[in-house]
Amino acid sequence: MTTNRIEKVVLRVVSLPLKAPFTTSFGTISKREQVLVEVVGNGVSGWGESAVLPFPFYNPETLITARHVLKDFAIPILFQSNPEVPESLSESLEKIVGNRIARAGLEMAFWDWSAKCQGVPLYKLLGGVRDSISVGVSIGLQDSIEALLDSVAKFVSEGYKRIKIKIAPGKDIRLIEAIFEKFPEVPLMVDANSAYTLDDIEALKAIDKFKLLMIEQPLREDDIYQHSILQKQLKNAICLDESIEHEHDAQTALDLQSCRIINIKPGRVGGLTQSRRIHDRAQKAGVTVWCGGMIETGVGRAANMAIATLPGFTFPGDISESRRHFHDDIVEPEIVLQNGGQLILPTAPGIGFEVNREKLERYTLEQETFSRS
Ligand code: OSB
Ligand code: MG
Repeated sequence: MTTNRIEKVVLRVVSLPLKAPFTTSFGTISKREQVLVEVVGNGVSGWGESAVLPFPFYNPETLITARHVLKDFAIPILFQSNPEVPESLSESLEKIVGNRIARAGLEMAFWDWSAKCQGVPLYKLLGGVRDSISVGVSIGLQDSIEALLDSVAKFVSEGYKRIKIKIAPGKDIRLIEAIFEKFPEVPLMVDANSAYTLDDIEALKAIDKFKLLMIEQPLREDDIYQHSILQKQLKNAICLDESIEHEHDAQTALDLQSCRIINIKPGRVGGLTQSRRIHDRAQKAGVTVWCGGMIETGVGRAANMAIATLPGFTFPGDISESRRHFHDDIVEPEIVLQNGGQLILPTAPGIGFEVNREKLERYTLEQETFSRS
C-alpha cells in the first residue's frame, strides 16, 4: 500500500487571541500560542493540535520543546514506520519519553486522516457510543469574588452542566462559600492544579466540608501515593489530571485508590490511543472519567468531543464552545452549545469540522513542511 500513506506533514505555530486571560495556580495565559499539525496523504488532510502552554509550569513542555520533538523525532518516526493504523503510530511514538503534548498533535492528526480516508466520523472509529455529549466549563482565578460570581452566572445561563473553578492556597474557601451562597444548587467542582501539599491538610479538610462534585489535582503531579493518603481522609472524590500521563500512571492510581475520578486529556496523555486505554482501565476499575481541556482551538476540541463519546465518559467535560475562549475559532462550523449544555457530534468524516484556511493563515506565525525523502 504505497499510496495509502502520509506524504507530508505541515507544522504551524499559531497564535490566537483569547477573549480574556486565563489564570490558574500555576500562571496566566493571555494568548493561545501552540502548534497545529497537518498530515497529508492520498490528497486528504488530517488535523491535530499540540496544545502546549507558554511555560513549563503545568507540565514540562513548551512551544519550543514541542516543535523540536515533532520535527526531530516524532515526524521521522512516522515516515520510517509507515503505520497502517493510528494505534501503531501511537505505539511507535512511545519510544519518545514524555513530551506527550507534542506527540499528541501528530497522533490525533493521523486519527483524523485515517477516519477521513475511511469516510467515517472519528468518534465512530474510536468506538464512541453517543452522538452528543454533556459539557461544563472551567473558570480561571478572577480578580474579585464579584467577577467570579458574574462569570458563574453567565455560564450557568448559557447552559453549562457544571462549573469548575480554579483554586489555590488562600483562594479557596471564600470562593466556594460565595458561589454556594448565591447559587446553592450549582454543580460545582474545584481544580487546584497541584498547588497544595499534605502539610495543607487543614485547608483541604475545610474545602472538603462542602459538597463538591470533585477536587481536581490537589497535590503535585508526582504525588500519586500522597493522593492515596489524602483520598482516604476526604469525603469528596479526588480527580487526577496532571498525575496521569499514560495508562501505567492510571493503573498505579487505580491500584492505590489515589482518586475516584480521572480527567483524561488527549493532549496531556499523548493522544487518542492512550486516552482510550486509560478509559478502558478506569472502566474496569469502576472509576469515572471525563474529558478535560487545555484551551484548545476547534481542532483539539473536536478530538476531545470525539473521545468523550466513549461509554466511560459519564461526566460532563471541560469542552466548551468556540466562543468561550475565542472571538474567532479556526474551525467551521463553529462549535456551539445546543439544547442546554450539549455538544452534538458532527456526521462528516474525521473530526467533522473544516479548518478555515484563510483564518489559519491569519493566525499562523511560522510554518514548516516536512516531506518524505
Ligand atoms: O487544569 O484543567 C486544567 C487549561 C490549561 C491547562 C490546564 C487546565 C486548563 C483548564 C481549562 O482548566 C479547560 C479549557 O477551558 O479548555
Ligand atoms: Mg486540571
